[in-house]
Amino acid sequence: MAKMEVKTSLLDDMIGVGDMVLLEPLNEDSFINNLKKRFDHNEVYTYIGSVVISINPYRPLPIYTPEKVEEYRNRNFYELSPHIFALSDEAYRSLRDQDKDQCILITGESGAGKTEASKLVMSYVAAVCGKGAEVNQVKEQLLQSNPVLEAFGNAKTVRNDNSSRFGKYMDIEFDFKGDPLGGVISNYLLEKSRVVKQPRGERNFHIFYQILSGASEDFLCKCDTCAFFRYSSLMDHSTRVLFSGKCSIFQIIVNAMQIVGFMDHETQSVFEVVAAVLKLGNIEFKPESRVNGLDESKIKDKNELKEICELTGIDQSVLERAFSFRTVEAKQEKVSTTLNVAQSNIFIALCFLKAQTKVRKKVMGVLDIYGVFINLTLPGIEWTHIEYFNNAIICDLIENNQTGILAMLDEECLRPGTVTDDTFLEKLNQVCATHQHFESRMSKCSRFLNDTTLPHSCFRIQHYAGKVMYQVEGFVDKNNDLLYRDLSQAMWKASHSLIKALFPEGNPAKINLKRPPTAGSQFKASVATLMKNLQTKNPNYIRCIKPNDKKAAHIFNDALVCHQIRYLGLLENVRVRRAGYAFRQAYEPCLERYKMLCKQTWPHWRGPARTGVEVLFNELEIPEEEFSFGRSKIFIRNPRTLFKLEDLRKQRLEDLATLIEKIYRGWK
Ligand code: AD9
Ligand code: MG
Repeated sequence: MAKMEVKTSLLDDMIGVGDMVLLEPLNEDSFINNLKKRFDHNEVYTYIGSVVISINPYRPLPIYTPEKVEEYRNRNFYELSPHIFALSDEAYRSLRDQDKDQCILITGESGAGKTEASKLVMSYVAAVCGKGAEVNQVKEQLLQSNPVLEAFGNAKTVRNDNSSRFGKYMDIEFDFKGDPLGGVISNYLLEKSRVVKQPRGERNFHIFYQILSGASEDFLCKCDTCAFFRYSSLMDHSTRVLFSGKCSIFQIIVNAMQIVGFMDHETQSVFEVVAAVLKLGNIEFKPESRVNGLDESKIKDKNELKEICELTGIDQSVLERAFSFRTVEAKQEKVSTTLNVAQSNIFIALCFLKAQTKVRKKVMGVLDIYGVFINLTLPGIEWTHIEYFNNAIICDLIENNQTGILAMLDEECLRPGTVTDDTFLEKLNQVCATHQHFESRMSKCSRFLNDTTLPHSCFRIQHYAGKVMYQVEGFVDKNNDLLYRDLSQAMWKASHSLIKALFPEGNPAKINLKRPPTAGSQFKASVATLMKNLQTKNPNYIRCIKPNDKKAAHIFNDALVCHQIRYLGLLENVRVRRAGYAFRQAYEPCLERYKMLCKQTWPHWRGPARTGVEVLFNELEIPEEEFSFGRSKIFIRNPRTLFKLEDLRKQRLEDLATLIEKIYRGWK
């Protein structure tokens, strides 16, 4: 026995401990050191209890082979060394055998490995669930949705060569045996503006390059693609795209689309739309004075327009008129809007797999979300973060229905009169000036008047992860998310059936004079639906960490990792697990356990459990800052409070035992 212990600790010394709960001593340095040791030994996964920390190795590791799948299959979670497969197996078995719907929540910053993790979970589950021709087809469809979505929704950014520019949530549905039936993918906040404009050093969505380097000569000739496209020409803002015959990635996308269920002519249509978008990007406008003194924008080179119209079957005069109709503002932006909408609609069209059946389904949800989304939405659901940080303040700043930033942006967008990004910022400055997490130089009572790092056209929010500066340019336009009716009508008149289908609102018979919801309110609504969905499922967490910002293997940057473990709250996570106590508990069991401590709740409480717990905590005079009431659970911040409750309970039980003994003796 003694020998075993020595051996284990020697191994731990070398490669670190697999579960942070066992780490001694526990502090930030030891936590980071442990991760680093493991990373250096190719151990990229580490547990905090049942939570998986994953560090991006930035190189292929031989740990995802079919043999590994077999190794982890049907094994207990802690039996083998930490692995994303162990979590996937646990989630799948619990879904199949205990009929508990699951969700896998993957968080981390851009480039930390969220999307790769989501694909690993999917491929593990695909490998272990069911067999047979029909099941295999469903599996293939589920897996092949990834390359398709990535082609249209991912792009190279400075932080990640394959950055998802949308948030993805996929529900994989299973029958009672645990065989997959199909899936439903929802996407959030596709970064539509990237079609038109990319930050320096970044690229457009992959598909634009893939089509140019991979589509057949025939297709390219038919689309009359010229050698230069503004939207896709800049590889890294320095190199022109090389047109290099067959591109295997393009073939992979074509095959994936076929597997997912696109007919050949539909795939062809999608690519024609992509080509049309590319060509639209080349249209240039010039202002032309009119007699009434107003400027009208005119298309510089009508040849481009003609080609687009041939490709899409839109009447040239209709399209031209639509482009120029709203004279004064009709410059580049309007074209952009058209493209944005087309792009996002194509994307949405891809997001359904296999028709749904009406049988009772078991569901595993996989959530891969990015950036701001995490900041904004985590507090909406009862999970670990809420216990340690008061993110409610930031949520309130952004989401409050009256005074939140989104509400004010909506209000500004709907207000009659001249509305600009500047008027929006002014309004923000008036309302938020005193908010402790809001920083701006413009408002009169601003504490940041002399902060030269904060430009006048920006505001800053202090999020968990640090301060983020927001440049307001484009806020109003993006929130409006409007497509002028002339344009949607022109598109609807196209003889190209996909384009026509993408713009149903352009049908004159279906004119809807009601203003479409703003991007902000659509987002809020879809997040609310997502949260409701997640709350019905058993959560499994994967926390992704980026070891360096060079996209490089073998480099572990302590400071960068430290920053991430802080805002992911990982150290607190370990402490909570160590305390070995349920820090959050549903109201019913909580009341059941402690109701004996309060006259009003003992022996029976007739009202709702939540109210019972309120009464109980009030009676026990537990300080308000020590707990918070979630939707279905009570959250307790400090283990001391729980220990106190437990001590009181123990005392009470002992008192009761003494009392019973006395009564018993009395009887005798
Ligand atoms: V973003 O928020 O979409 O910009 P992600 O999704 O967090 O980001 P992603 O999964 O795309 O990051 O990972 C970035 C890159 O890291 C991948 O393209 C891979 O090259 C690399 N990566 C990530 N995880 C692994 C892994 N488990 N093994 C090997 C990996 N390489
Ligand atoms: Mg991603």
